[in-house]
Amino acid sequence: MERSTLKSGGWTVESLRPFYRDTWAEVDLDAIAHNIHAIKSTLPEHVHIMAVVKANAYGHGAADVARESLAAGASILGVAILDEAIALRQEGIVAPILVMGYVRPEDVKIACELNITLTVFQAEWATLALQTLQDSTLKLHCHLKLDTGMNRIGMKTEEEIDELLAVLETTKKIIVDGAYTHLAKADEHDKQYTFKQIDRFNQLLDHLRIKGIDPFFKHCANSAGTLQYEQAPFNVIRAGIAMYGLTPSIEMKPTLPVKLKQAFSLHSKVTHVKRLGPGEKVSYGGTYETKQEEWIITIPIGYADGFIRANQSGEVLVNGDRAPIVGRVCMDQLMVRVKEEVPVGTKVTLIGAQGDSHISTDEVAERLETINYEVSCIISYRVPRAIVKDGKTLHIHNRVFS
Ligand code: PMH
Repeated sequence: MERSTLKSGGWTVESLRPFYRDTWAEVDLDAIAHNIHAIKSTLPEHVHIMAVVKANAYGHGAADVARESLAAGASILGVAILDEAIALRQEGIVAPILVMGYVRPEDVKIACELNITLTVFQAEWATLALQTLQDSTLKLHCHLKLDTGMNRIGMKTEEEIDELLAVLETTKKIIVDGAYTHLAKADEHDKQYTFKQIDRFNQLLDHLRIKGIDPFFKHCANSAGTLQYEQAPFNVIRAGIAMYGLTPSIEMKPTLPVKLKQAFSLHSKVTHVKRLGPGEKVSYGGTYETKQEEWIITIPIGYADGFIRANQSGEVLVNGDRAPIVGRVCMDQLMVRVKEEVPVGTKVTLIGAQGDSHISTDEVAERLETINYEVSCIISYRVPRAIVKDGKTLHIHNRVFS
């Protein structure tokens, strides 16, 4: 697919212009490559790595992470929605892409045209998809989704599978390249549920085989499944969070079999510095009151950047020291108390390292009472992503409007 053809269709994913604000995220592609190599080192040779780059690669930047992961040894890309797959094709990426979520049957043509693999799990859907394709010679490649205990999407029973196979038998237009399931509890210590899911997956694969379908790709493992279960890889694993250098759960952190490197960091620069006397109130609602004379700095990042209000209990790094956020986080700005005067323009790190100090994504997740997955995902489009490799910024993705 010619990039220019797509561009003339009016689709643009990212603009590549410079940014004019001192708040940015850094995405370390060397960390992505390191993590892919680390994951690969745990796997038998024949196992393919699907790099899960949905949700703009968990907020990191889908096209760059996709390219880097492919160069480092991934061979398939996984996304949630068709639009994400199209955006990757628009970026000139030709690797196999699997859309893991639901796609409307009336939209299968564009998937076929762009060689995008879809997930199929309903007989009715297949019937409607075939109607969409009836006047064309296009073929749809798909992976069947089997539900072994997540209860999200997928075929749970042999009967459902048989109904779908009855539709597929009538056509050569839907080609089954794979079958997969998703693990619900692979990141926990208790392994019983996951073993049950893997057993059920094997049963359903046997059923498919008996019915004459033995798809080449078979997969169930997310990062946790890959890192905790020898029997999970089959011949593809789907790596998301571990590729970004984070543990799938806090529970798993002490027993991770490989050393991962966090790829995402978040930075800003001081815009204003002041010395306040005792008893001064800071930010909306005046919820923070100075106890003595204090240095208060202002940082141009706020909840509209995805640095949400719940961060007000947190710390940032200034000159390598931890400093508390004080008062409410505003839409575009927040305030921090520092020990001594610092010049306007001083770098502030909200996630990542400064010298020996480090604020991990896990720390921010704990502060926000959420999981590490969510932290980079919610850093908004308004925060430019600087894509870094070999210590150099390759380019900057910047969108002021979503
Ligand atoms: N496969 C599927 C079908 C997924 O939904 C996900 C992540 C992955 C693989 C990758 O998982 P990992 O990041 O743990 O390696 N999906 C989600 C989700 O729906 N909510 O959080 C993560």
